[in-house]
Amino acid sequence: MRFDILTLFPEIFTGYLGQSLLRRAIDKGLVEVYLHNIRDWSPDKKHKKVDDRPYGGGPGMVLRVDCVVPCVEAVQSMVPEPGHLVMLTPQGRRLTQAVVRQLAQQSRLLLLCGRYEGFDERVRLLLRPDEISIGDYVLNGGEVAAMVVIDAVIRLVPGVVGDPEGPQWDSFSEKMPGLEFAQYTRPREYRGLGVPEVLLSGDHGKIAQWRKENSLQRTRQRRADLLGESAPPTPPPQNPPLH
Ligand code: 6GU
Repeated sequence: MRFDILTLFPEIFTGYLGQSLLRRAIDKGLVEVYLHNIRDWSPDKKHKKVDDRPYGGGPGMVLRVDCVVPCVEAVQSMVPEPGHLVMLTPQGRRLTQAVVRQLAQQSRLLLLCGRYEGFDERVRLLLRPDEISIGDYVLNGGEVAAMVVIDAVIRLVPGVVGDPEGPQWDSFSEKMPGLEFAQYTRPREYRGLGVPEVLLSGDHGKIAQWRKENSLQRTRQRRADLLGESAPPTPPPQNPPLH
């Protein structure tokens, strides 16, 4: 799968690209990531300006259509397949695991990151991007959101996650519509806290049953909305009871 990231701040991505699961996926040849600086397509050859003040007045700056559109078109035509264009914007449809699964079907994704007060509206009208938001809060730009999209999508690319059964069992997946069950590893006791006896029993039937119940109970308590039940108000953060 190929990702093309269109941004004014390509350096933001270098730490993430050089690390972790993504690094290994790139090394294995399963994923390719290319960075493109929107500034390189500025029609203003002298100062490389990419933004301007909004018509009608108001605060902030708007990304220029005559910079963004040529950039997207140039990147699209770098290979025969233009790819699926995603615009990262708080006005987009919310990213969910279902959306992640859709995006993972594509063989090429272009991720267009905005900054400042946003894009000139004509970018949307001309390019008809798939507009995606990662949640109801405001980021300074789409770069972090683009990393979120890549991180979620590559887990579904065959071979990227070690165990091919793995992602199917993630929360929000087909086999795990709710939240995941509690996990434990060694030591068997820590500061007086033990491990549920059943997990040490070796009885795989009982373990599966316990996990199913634990998963359901946690989902009810924390995210009843995922079960189609009315969601309780989000409680204020506190150190939760231990079990
Ligand atoms: Cl994709 N961009 C920005 N700037 N803010 C956001 C977002 C995206 N998703 C949620 N908030």
